[in-house]
Formats: sequence, C-alpha cells, structure tokens
Amino acid sequence: MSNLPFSIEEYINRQSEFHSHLPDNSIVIIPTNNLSTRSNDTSFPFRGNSYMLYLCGWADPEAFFVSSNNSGEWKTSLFVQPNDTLAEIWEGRRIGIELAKEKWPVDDSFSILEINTKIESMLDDNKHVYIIQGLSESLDTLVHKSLTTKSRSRNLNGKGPISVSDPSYILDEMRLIKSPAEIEILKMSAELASEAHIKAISATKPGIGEWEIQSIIEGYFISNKSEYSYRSIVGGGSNATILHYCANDSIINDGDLVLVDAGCEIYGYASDITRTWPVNGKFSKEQKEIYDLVLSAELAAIEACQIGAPFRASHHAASKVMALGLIKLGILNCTLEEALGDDYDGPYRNFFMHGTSHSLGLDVHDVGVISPNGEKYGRALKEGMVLTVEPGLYFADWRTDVDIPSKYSGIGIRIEDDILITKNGPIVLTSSCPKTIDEIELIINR
Ligand SMILES: [Mn+2]
Repeated sequence: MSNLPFSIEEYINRQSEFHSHLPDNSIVIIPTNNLSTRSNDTSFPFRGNSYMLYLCGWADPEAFFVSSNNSGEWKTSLFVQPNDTLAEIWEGRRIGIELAKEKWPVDDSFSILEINTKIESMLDDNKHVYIIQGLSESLDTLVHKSLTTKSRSRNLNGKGPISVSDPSYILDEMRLIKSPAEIEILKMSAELASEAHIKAISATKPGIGEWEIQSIIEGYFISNKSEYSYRSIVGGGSNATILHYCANDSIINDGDLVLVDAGCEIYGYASDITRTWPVNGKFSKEQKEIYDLVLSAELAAIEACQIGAPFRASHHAASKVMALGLIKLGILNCTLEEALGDDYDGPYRNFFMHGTSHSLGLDVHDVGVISPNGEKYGRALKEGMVLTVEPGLYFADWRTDVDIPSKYSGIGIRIEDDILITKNGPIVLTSSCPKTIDEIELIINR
C-alpha cells in the first residue's frame, strides 16, 4: 500500500497521451506483476509492474489497469483486490475497490474477481486489443479465445476483436522522456544512493567482508524507506573483474580495491551508481593509473551526452580515451586506430567489454528502443532522457586468452553516474557521490 508519487493530472496526461495513439474501438489491458515464489509458501517482495506504476501508480499485487473508448470517449478502470477481513488479517490491509476509485486516477474500479466476466464482454464490444502479454495467463487465454472461437451469433453481428497488439511500443517511447516530476524523484533516488555509497566508503577497512559493505548500503536504503533497484554488486580484489558478480561473500584484503555497483528505488524510480576504492584508503601506483584512465573516460563520456548526439556518443567518447590510455600504459601495443577497430570492436574490448550507457527510469535498465529507425549509433539524445555513464576496465587474473601485465593483473574498476540530458548540457544526478582519488582517500582516512 502506498501513496501516489504524482498528481492526478500527471497520470491523466500520461493516459491521454497514450490513448491518443490508439484507434477507436480499442480496449487496453495492463496487468501488474505476479507474486513470485521464493520457496514453498514464501514469496519474494512484491514489486508492481512498471507500466502499471507509470499509468496509474497502483503498487499493490493482483490488479489490472483497463481502458476502452468504444463509447466514444476513453473510460479507465482499475481491477483490484476487494476488502476481505480474513485475507487482510493474514496478508495485510488492502486499499479496496471504493478507495481505488476515489484516490487513484481512474474513472471506475472493480473487484479483481470480476475481471474475467467484465473483460469477456468488453472484448465483444471492441475491435482492437492492446494487452501486455505474458503476465496474466487467464487474460491472455481470454483474448486468444475471443479471436479463435467464433460463435455463429458473434460472426453474424460482427462482434469481437480483429487485432491484438502490444502497447509497450507506445508506452516505452513515452517513458524514455522523463517529466519534470519524474526527474525530481530520480534526483531523490540518485541522492539517496550517493549517500549510501559515501557511508560504505567511509566504513571501509582492510579485512572487511563484501557482505558487510552490502549491508551498509542496503541498510541505508531500508532505513530511508527505500530498497535496492537491483542486487548490489560488491566485488573485492579480482572479484571486481566479474561484471555481474553478486556472491558478495569474500573478505577484502589490505591492498585490494573494492568495486560497488548499487542503486536504490524511490516510488519505482531507480538510481544506479558504481564506485571503486581501495579498502586501505590509499590507491597504489598501478591502481591509480587505471583509475585515472577510467575516470577520464567517464568524464569524456558524460561530456558527450549532449542533445542531438547519438545514443552511443558516450560509448565512443569513453572508448577513444580507453584505447589511447591502454596504449600509453603499454597494455595494448598498436595504433589508436587498430586498438579501436573498424567499429569500436578492437582489442580495447578485451578489457572494456560492456556498453557505456543505458536508460534509467522505472526500470534500472529502462525501456526504450535505442535505434527505432535503424540508426547505426542510436537515436539522437533529447531533453529529459536519463541515462547512465559507466565505463570500466577489467584485468581478470585468471584469464589466459589475453596478455595482462602482471602489475595490473586482478584490477577491476568501473565508475558510474546517472546523467540527465538538458539543453544546457548533461547534469550529473549523482554528483554528490565523490569520485576523484583525493576525495575518496580523504573520506576513507577521515
Ligand atoms: Mn548501470
């Protein structure tokens, strides 16, 4: 149960914009996520579906957003869990049907128990179905049945849908550009995650467990009524060279770096930060060399996040700095052109093997097609887009397929910030999280 993070008008505007792309005689069906079983009769914490959160802010389980315009104008409704004393004694309070209609941005509300019968008759009355499939087996089946089972009377009366479409292509385009109100919440999320990283950096000492750093960060999220937006990555020493490491069960030794990739979620809006620091409070010469290179690549990538630049401009900027730096450090022995390759696929990718940016919003890897019209380097950046910038270098000490100078072996460094695209250039939403060597060493040694 939660409050609405946005004004009713904001939701109504989103719904109107979405509906304006749909033809007459359409029905929209957006289910929320299902509870998923952790083990036996316990489940993972529930997290509402992002389309549901986006269109109406309903964050509780077992719900559908439904709208239709077959009466000439759009009517919206929510199907929700009805009040039920016994269920509420066991599982917690429910908002219920009446309050849903009164406080949420919909025209009407119904019990979830009525969804099948109501939708069945709505399907008869509409020509086009827009449904997010794969979430509700029973609704998917109902829609399928409405197309495949033709009764004589339905055929004669021309009833029932003639098309089924996935509305996500419309909603994803909308979600790509954040409204001022969404940006405010993304800022809060970025700020909270920055504070959590500072807490973790300052608590670091040799011998600390990766899980202890994880608990400082995630504990800080929880103590601020937030939660992680993805499982925190805390990789000490060469664990930092594993991109999606999440075991977080090793001790971090004196002399090692730790890479922490952790972000939180506020009203569903994610932050995504990575910082890398020495647990003993002092970067070694070699760690410093690699860190400086990654930081220069990150700063160049942020600078490339300008309105009109292609989505991959940040990656190209970071790649050029990385390739040049790897040559200078003697890690690559070739020309810059050779290091970069014909299409940013040269040998620098042995050590920087992931992308630089992804969209950020209601999902940490947010929706939105990067090349909607086949653009080679992605669509042009627009005001209101929010994306991460996260170059990294990884010298896994167990790799046998590449030559890694032994002095750099085992080093993994990534630096990641969240960037808002504006007409005055990129704004770093996570700017309060320190990332220069001096700032980081100061915090650990304070
Ligand atoms: Mn990221």
